[in-house]
Amino acid sequence: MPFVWHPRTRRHVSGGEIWLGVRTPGPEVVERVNVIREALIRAGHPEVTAGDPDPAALTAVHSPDLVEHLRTIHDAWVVGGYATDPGQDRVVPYVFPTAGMLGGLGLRRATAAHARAGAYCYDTMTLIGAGTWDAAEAAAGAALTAVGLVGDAISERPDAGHGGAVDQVRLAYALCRPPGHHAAAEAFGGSCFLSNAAIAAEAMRARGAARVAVLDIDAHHGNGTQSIFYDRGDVLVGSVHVDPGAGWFPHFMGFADETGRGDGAGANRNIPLPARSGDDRWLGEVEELVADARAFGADALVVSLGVDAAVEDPESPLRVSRDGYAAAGVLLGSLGVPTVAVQEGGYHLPTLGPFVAAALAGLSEGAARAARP
Ligand code: SP5
Ligand code: ZN
Repeated sequence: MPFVWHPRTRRHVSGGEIWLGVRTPGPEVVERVNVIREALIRAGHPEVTAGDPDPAALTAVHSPDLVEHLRTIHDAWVVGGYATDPGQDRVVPYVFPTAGMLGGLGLRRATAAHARAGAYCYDTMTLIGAGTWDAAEAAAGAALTAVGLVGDAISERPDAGHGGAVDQVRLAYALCRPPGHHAAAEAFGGSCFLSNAAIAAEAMRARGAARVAVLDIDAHHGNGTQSIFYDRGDVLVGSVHVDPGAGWFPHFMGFADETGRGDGAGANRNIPLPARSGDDRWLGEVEELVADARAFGADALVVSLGVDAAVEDPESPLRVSRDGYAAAGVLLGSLGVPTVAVQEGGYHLPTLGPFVAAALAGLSEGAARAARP
């Protein structure tokens, strides 16, 4: 299975997180991409350099205003002089124009760059530095290049015969950094800027997949991806994650009663888990998600592959083992449809690479089993 990445992904240096008003180091570090890449090279995955994303593929799921904001706000911040007064070189929001503040009025464009920061960013932990846009764009490019690699398999009609099908790439992995699943159509946060998974899913639709499933096994609820597709019946979004109702990020979304709306009614599935859940419980729920995708008739799959459910991960209380991630891969691969896995979270540097490699090995094995007559 090829893995796609771009060295520009290293240009995002988060500068930490403002956590309860205190600047903390933040776990979403450049080294993450290095350890994953090393593990995948060691496991023999061929490396592919991502292409630049078509801007239209970004605005297919995100608002042009958000994309423009992400592209330009750091420059505006520097021009505004905030790096010297008060001495903050990262874009940090301070006023949040919430629905409650606006009371039904439309969102105006704030004149001050320091005010615009809060119009799109919903937390204080997702800072923008000089290289953040380059990296976020490169991450989306990696997801799109991965879709391109499985593209022929997507557009292949099931009734068109399978001559040569065995030689097609049906699985690809995108080493996306920064991650994406907390980014919504017009809002970002949770260390995410653009939803790489949503961008990939929409690109699969554009390439001819009729029904796409996005299954998210990151430890946190993929609120951004959920909200992007919440009203749509052509993309199923399923997520298993630590229960936001038990006090975990993203706190306000990810509950089981969020099942989709309008055309999307029934096409959203959330499975919140108690803290300390381990392999047995977690894998049982991954199996549920896979069953949902099968019942949905998904003909292509995006896996939001966060490995922060790992037992040693500092950011989540779930307790999934490396074998658990491999088994999840087998379950997901057993759907037997063209699949792009995109990297989401995962912060325990000593085990991050092996966990991703295990998940990908499982995906290949599951897909191979599904392909056997
Ligand atoms: C992509 C992804 O996994 N994003 C995770 C964002 C969740 N961050 C929540 C952070 C909550 C505060 N963490 C403080 C940790 C102190 N040890
Ligand atoms: Zn996460």
